[in-house]
Amino acid sequence: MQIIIGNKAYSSWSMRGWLAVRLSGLVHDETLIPMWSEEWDAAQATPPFRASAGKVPILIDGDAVVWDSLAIVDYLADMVGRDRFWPADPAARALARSMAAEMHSSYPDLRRHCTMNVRRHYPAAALPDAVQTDVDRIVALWTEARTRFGGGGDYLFGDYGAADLIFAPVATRFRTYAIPLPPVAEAYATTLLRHPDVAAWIDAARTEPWVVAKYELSSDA
Ligand SMILES: N[C@@H](CCC(=O)N[C@@H](CS)C(=O)NCC(=O)O)C(=O)O
Repeated sequence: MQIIIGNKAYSSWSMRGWLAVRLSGLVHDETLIPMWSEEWDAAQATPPFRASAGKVPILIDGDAVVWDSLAIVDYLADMVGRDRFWPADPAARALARSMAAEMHSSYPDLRRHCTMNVRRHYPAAALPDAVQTDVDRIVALWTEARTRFGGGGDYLFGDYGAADLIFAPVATRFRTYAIPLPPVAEAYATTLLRHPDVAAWIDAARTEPWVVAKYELSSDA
């Protein structure tokens, strides 16, 4: 099994795919292709990139090519058992899957205004209303999951699972842009960023040599 990813500093969808493979526990190789490099351009002509319309992450498992981070979660959950990824209780599972799907399809303002950059910490700044609306919605969902279903552990539904890994890049954005959070969300973000797989991704990003100007703000703190 091989997971193809983009830069660990910037590629939020790659982070989700990679975290999903780690959660599966399956043996895998990792291929990082620096985004917008000559290598990236050359990769576009290869079969996996043609399958994914040029996007990462891409999971290759024998003849199977899976792209799109939610499909990768689904594929891996089918392989190792869905309980490794999703809570067992039906109501908890319904919320977890809805939250993951909403993350996948929503929050365009947060994503555009606060691009993922796990190497940076910028000073707090007022957020546009639309971005704050996205933040408030995510905080409300995290709080609901933690309050209703999180009692058995420190993650959204107790144990670390698919919903957590889907929101990991959001937790990094909250830190990168010093976005203030209420206590339950703040504690959860701290826990999530300390998860060994999440921390390993961020550590690896710090040693990457590539800098992509369009993902960097000019002022840094
Ligand atoms: N919906 C896809 C999104 C994949 C995606 O947009 N990946 C970005 C990197 S974070 C990418 O490959 N961008 C390159 C491009 O748009 O050409 C998923 O969930 O995996």
